[in-house]
Amino acid sequence: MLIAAPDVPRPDKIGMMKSMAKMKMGAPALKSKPKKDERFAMKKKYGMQMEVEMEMGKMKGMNHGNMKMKEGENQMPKEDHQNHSNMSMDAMSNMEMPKDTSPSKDMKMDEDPQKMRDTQQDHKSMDMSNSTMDMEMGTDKMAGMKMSNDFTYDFLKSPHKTTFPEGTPVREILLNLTGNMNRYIWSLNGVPLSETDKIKIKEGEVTRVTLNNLTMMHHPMHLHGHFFRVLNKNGDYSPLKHTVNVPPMQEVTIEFYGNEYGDWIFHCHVLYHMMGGMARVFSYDTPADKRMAKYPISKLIHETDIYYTWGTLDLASHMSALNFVSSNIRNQFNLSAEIGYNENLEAEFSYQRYIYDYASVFAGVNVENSIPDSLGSYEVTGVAGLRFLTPYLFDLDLRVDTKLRPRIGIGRSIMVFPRFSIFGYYEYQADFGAVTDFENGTNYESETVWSVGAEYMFSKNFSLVGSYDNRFGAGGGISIRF
Ligand SMILES: [Cu+2]
Repeated sequence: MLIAAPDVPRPDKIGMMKSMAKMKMGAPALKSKPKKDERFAMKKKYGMQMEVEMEMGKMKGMNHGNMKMKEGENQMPKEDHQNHSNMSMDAMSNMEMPKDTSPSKDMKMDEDPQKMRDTQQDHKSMDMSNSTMDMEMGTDKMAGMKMSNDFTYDFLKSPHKTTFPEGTPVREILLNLTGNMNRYIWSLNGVPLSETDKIKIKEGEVTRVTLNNLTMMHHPMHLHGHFFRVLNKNGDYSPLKHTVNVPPMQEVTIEFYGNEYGDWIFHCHVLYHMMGGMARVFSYDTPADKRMAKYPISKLIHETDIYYTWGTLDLASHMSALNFVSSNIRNQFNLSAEIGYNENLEAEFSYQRYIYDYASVFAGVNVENSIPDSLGSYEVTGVAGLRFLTPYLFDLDLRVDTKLRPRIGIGRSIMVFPRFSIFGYYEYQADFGAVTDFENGTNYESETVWSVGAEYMFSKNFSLVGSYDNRFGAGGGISIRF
């Protein structure tokens, strides 16, 4: 079959960014309590942000006559009470979202997604025209974010039955596919490989894995040593595969028969995702292959939690700055130094530990010149606090130093055009005189630091930067990334 490439309009990147900013933060790629079982809660909470996604698509019209529940849904056993109510996103994949501008009937969908799922339970077909989908029919078209697939696994049908002997015990496993683009951590159920145990499976048992993608990326999930059935509309004739793609926000169920021994890795075949932690080890309750003795699983697990190091060096007419970061999944070391040629300096080293994706605690040492515009004397303080990545992607730093001075810092960088970004930073430190002895009977002092600037990216490693900093003044120069 040949499908002609469609005329794709230029994507509206600014519009996309605006829409993205409005989205809820996704499922965590890193949980505060990795051992706590939150799979089902996670699936429910982040499973289908219908309203937001729909709005994001800002689709002009939808042909909803073609929606149907994945038939495999009916084969799902009902013993798992929390797992029963999902409206499969496969239904969505059959929605057509034409990108032409012809006006079509608006579709409303502001019903609570959970409620929608519940009402769809055990139904084979759904009629979306009765539900109220509140779709903002905006003017922007986002052809790049088409939610439907022209090809689905329903195209694949095995020439013979692939079912397992009746009565074979079935073990059900739910794996939510989770990720964090910001820190580039990829995981399953919010737990990267390095923070979990092997998944125990048994010989002679069927392992049925529901893969529920909670990210906005495709993940081709690959199992070593086995062929698995990809449950699709062909039922008993569902195809056998060793890799299955799980599209964004969609769900795929696979099952395989335990006819092996030892340990088998199951991972996303985007190898960067695998190295970021999106993998699991299925382990039979039998000894591992002796030939694998030289390649212990611990080594492989370690490889998914190594330290990555990067930095930037700014050389400008008014100041120079060095930023250096070394980080693995949970831990991060930061070194920063800024020197203004007007004899102002600030340097800091901190150790940071991530509680989950967007929050961390840190402690470190800060050095500053104690008299403005003079490098004669320095003030060294210990600092400790919290760092957050907030909605709308602000970096927030809340801290107190050893002179008991609280400080708030907030910064943001926005890419306005593909190579051009602007950035700003604001910091306020209060001193109530708990440790400092003020002169002249004052009992409160504050210090404000702020800067704004713009950056043009020449290449992966070089940028042109211009900025103003209230300590160092205005200037321009280059920024080198390494
Ligand atoms: Cu992946």
